[in-house]
Amino acid sequence: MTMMTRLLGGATAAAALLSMPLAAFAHVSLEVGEAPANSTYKAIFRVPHGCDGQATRTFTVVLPEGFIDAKPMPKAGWTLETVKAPFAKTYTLWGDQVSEGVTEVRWSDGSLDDGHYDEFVVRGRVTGFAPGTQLPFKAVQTCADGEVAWTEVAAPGADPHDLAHPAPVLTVAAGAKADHAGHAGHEAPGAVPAEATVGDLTVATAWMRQPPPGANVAGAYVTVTNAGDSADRLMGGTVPFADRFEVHEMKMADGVMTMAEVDGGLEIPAGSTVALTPGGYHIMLMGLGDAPNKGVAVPLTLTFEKAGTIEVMMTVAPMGAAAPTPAANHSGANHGGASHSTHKN
Ligand SMILES: [Cu+2]
Repeated sequence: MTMMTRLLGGATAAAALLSMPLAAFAHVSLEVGEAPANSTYKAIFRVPHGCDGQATRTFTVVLPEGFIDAKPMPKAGWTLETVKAPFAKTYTLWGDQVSEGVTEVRWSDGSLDDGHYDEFVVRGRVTGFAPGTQLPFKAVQTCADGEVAWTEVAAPGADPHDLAHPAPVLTVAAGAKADHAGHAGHEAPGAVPAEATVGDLTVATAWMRQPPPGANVAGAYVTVTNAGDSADRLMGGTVPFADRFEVHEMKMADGVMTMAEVDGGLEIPAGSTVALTPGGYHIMLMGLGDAPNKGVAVPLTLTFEKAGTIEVMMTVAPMGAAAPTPAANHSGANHGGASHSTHKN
């Protein structure tokens, strides 16, 4: 917390130390200035120059409340430090309660020449903010004889373009979760249902197994029921902890079990239920980051050709489990399994 005090105090010092016209600065900014609530967000800070002809030696960012599980990217030639502190609120992250974490990141002992451009990256999670919420990431460049503090935040209704040194701002976009309207400030993963219906489709029994340590891929399973009178297709989806999502099919070829991506999405025929299971159709998650452990539930977002996006909580069973672990808190979580008809080509 001491560093944070220093950083905010530096904002006033900067004006005194630097005498060049403020308008001449190109702002420090975020490469991607918008992210949905309850999503993983990679904050890429673009630093277009040093301070008034001097090289930047230190770059410091204070993370906004509600941006959690932050992991800064180390940079060659720079020393990376983080400050951990209690959050103002408690958040739910993959089934755990989180009330403290990284609140400030500092890259120091480097040298970014005034004539050069560089980027600094922090990955983290945007929690359940209402769409339109503005999250300032206050940033300070420190040089040999002074600093430039990008820490100004526009008053409600004021134009941030009028600020000489605006803090880079992330705007929270509308997520895929229409059922969360009015829950601003709540941590939504706890509110995502285990079973969800959108249009004619009902998605239930989403589960996966805890991947072995170091695994880069994992299967995931779900049951989809189509109550309508026309087919739909599962085209893709996302989970917060994997880079890629594919729908796969297991096949016996010359006595060898192989798997391949289903071309054009997996059909969910009218009036039927398709169960993705180990050994059958499955979701293949690739490029695993922090994969979840058994016993927790994580959000799974599926994209269908007609029904659009459906999000449910996916339970995580122990390594090697053949079936999902019943979830005590979600009466619907274990519904729709083996008793339903299963469609396979
Ligand atoms: Cu596969």
